[in-house]
Amino acid sequence: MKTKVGIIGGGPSGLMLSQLLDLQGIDNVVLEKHSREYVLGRIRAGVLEHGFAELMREAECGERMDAEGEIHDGFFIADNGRKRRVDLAGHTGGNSVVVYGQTELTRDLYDARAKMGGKVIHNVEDVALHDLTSDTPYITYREGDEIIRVDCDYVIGADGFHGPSRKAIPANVLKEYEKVYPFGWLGVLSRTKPVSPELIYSKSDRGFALCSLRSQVLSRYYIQVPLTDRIEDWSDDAFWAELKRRLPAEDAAKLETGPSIEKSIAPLRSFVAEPMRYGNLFLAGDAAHIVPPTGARGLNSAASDIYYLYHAMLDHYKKGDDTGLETYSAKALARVWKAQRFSWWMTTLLHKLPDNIAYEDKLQATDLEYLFSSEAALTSLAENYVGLPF
Ligand code: RFL
Ligand code: PHB
Repeated sequence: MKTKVGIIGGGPSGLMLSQLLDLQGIDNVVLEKHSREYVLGRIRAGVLEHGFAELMREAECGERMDAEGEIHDGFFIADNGRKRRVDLAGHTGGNSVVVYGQTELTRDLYDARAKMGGKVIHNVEDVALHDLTSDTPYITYREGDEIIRVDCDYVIGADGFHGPSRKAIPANVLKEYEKVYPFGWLGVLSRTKPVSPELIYSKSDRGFALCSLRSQVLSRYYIQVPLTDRIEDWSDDAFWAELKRRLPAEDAAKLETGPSIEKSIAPLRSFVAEPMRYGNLFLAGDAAHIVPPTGARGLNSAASDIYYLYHAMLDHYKKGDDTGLETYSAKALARVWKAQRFSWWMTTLLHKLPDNIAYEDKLQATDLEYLFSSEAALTSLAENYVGLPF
C-alpha cells in the first residue's frame, strides 16, 4: 500500500487529522488496533474547549456537536460544602466550553471518514515503524498471517499512551518527563438527571469529587480513590454514598442515583515526551503527552497538535514550505507544557494529597481562598479552562 500520510491510531487525534487532510485531497491511511465498537466503548472526555469545537467544524464534523452539545459558560468549585461559581464567559470576554462526549465526537469522525470513503483499517496487529529518518519511511502490520507494508512520506504517531510510535524513537533522543499521582478517579456513567446544570468540582476532606454530564439524561460522576482500590470493591451503592459525602449538602440531597452503565478507575498521570518529531515521525495527542483529567485538557492538547500538524502538512504539500514541519515539535510542546501546568495546578488545588505535610495543606487551602478573592486569579483559571489560543 502507498499513501502520503500513514496515521497510527484511530482515536480522536488520528481520525481528526485524517479527515482534515482528506478534505484537502491529501491521501492518508489510519491503522487502528481495535474495532470501531471497542473504541466507541471507552468512556473518556466530556468537555471540549472552544478551539477543539472549531476544529470539528473545520473537519465538517460539527453538525451534531452543535445541535446536541451544551454550551457551558461557567462551572462550580465547592470547598467542603461551600460552592462558588467560576464565570468563564465573564472572565474571558465571552468564551465558553462545549459539553459533548468523546464517544459521540469519535462516532461523528468515524461516520465522516466512512462517508468520504476514508481508509480506516481496524484490528491491525503488530504495527511497527521503519526507516523513520529516511525519505521513505514505512509501517508494517499483520492481518491474520499476512504482513502488510504501508509506504508513506510521513508517519503520524496518534496511538495513545501505550502505542508503539513513541517507543520507536531511540532512547538517546527521547526525553520523558513524568509525574504519577498517588490516587486515581473512579468514574460512573448513569442514565440519571445530572445533579447540577453546570459541572461541580468538589474538594472535600474525604477526597475530590466531580459532577459532570453528557446530556440532561446522562450523568458522569467521579470520585478520587487510592490506587490500591479495585473496581470490584465499589458497588454502585457504595459509590453513590461516597459521592454524596463529598458534595455540598444541597446537592447531595437532590442527587438522583441509578444503576451504573459504565464504571472504571483511571490512574492520574502527568507525562510529556520530547521531542514530538523524530525524522519523518510526528507524535500527536496522548502518544506524546498525558494530563490528569482535572483541568479537562487531554483532548484539547491533542487538538492543538492536530491543528499545527494539519497546517504544516498543507504548507508542505500545497506550497512546498517545510517551516511548519520543522517547527512542529517546539510549537506543539510550548502549548502542551501550559496545559500540563494548568492540569497539575487544578489537580493539586482540589484533591486530598496523601503525601502532604500540614504546612502544604495550609498552602493548598490558601490557594483556593486566594483564587476567589482575586479577579486576576479567576481570569487565569478561566482563560486556561476555555483553552489558550493555538
Ligand atoms: P486515544 O484516544 O488513546 O487514541 C489512540 C488510539 O490508538 C490506538 N492504538 C493503536 N493503533 C494501532 N496499533 C497500535 N499498536 C495501537 N495502540 C493503540 C488505540 O486503540 C486508540 O484508539 O488518543 P488520542 O486520539 O490522542 O486522544 C486523546 C484523548 O483520548 C484523551 O486525551 C482524553 O480522553 C483525556 N480526557 C479528557 N480530555 C479532555 O480534553 N476533556 C475531558 O473532559 C477529559 N476527560 C479524559 C477525561 C481521559 C480520561 N481517561 C480515562 C484517561 C476523563 C477520563 C476519565
Ligand atoms: C467528564 O465529563 O468526563 C469530565 C469533565 C471534566 C473533567 C474531566 C472529565 O475535568
